[in-house]
Amino acid sequence: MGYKINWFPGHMKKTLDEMQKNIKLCDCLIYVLDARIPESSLNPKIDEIVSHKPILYVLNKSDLANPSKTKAFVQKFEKQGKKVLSITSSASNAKALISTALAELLAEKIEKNKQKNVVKNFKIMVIGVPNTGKSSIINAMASKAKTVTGNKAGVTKSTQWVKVDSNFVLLDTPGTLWPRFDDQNLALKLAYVGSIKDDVLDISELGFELMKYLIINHENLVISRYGDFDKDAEFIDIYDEFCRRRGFILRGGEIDYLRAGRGFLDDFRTGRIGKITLDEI
Ligand SMILES: Nc1nc2c(ncn2[C@@H]2O[C@H](COP(=O)(O)OP(=O)(O)OP(=O)(O)O)[C@@H](O)[C@H]2O)c(=O)[nH]1
Ligand SMILES: [Mg+2]
Repeated sequence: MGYKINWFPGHMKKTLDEMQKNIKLCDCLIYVLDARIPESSLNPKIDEIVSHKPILYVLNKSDLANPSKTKAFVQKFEKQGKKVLSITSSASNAKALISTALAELLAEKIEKNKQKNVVKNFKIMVIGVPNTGKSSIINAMASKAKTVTGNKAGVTKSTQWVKVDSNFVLLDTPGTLWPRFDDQNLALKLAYVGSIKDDVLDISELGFELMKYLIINHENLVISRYGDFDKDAEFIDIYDEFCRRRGFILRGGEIDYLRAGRGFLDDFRTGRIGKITLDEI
C-alpha cells in the first residue's frame, strides 16, 4: 500500500474511556473476535482495560472462516487458559452456546448467589473491534433486534445496556481500534474483513492487495471463482484480466479500479471466494 492505514476517530477514544468506567459494574466480558482474524482482532488497548475480569472469547462469523483453522485457534486459546467458543451469530444455536459458556465462566458467582439466596442479573460488557458482530450477538441473545447492526465498520456509535433475558444484561459498545497500526499487514487484514471504515481506505488499492494475497495463498479458490490465469504474469496483469472478466470496465474500455476494488472486497467479505482465515496458525 502506498499510504499508512489508520483509523482512530474520537468516538473510539471516548468508548475506551467509557469501558474503563463501566468495567467495575460488569461481572464478565464477551470479547467478540472475527474468526477470520482471531488474533489480529485482539485490541491491545482493550487488553489494558479488561485484563482482570473473566472473559468469554467468541470467534464470530465462523461461517466465513476456514473450519479447521477455527478449531485450531480455539484450541490455541484454550491452551492459553482462555474461555473460548466459535459461533455464527445468526445460527439457531448461538444463544444456547453463549449462555452455556457464560454459565460456566460465572459458575462461582452463580453458586455464591444461590447460597445467599440472591437473585441478580449478570452485567456483561460486549467488546471488540468494529464489525465483528457484537450487536448481532446481543440481538441473538435477546431473540429480537434490540440493537442496530450493519454491514460496515462503526455502526454502533454509543454504549447501550440491553436486558436480553432474566439472567443477563449486556452492554453493547462501539467497535474500538487503537491509535496507530505499527504493523500495516495487520491493518490490511482488519481492512479486508471490514473492521476499518471503507471511507478512510483506498478501495482501489485495497482490492488489488487483497487479490494479490489470495493469488499467492489461495490460488485454487481464486481459479475456481475467477478462472485460470497465467502463473508467470505480473500480479497487475492477472488482476486486470480478472477485472475485465468481471466487467469492471469504464465506458472508454479502461478498467474501473474503484468498482473492481469494491467488487472483489465484497466477494471476499461475503465468503463467495471461500472460507478463508487470514491469520496464520
Ligand atoms: N456471515 C456472518 N455475518 C455476520 C455474523 N454476525 C454478524 N454478521 C454481520 O456482520 C455485520 C456487522 O454486524 P454488527 O453486529 O453490526 O457488528 P458490530 O460488532 O456491532 O459492529 P460495530 O457496531 O460497527 O462495531 C452485519 O452485517 C451482520 O449481519 C456471522 O456470524 N456471520
Ligand atoms: Mg454494533
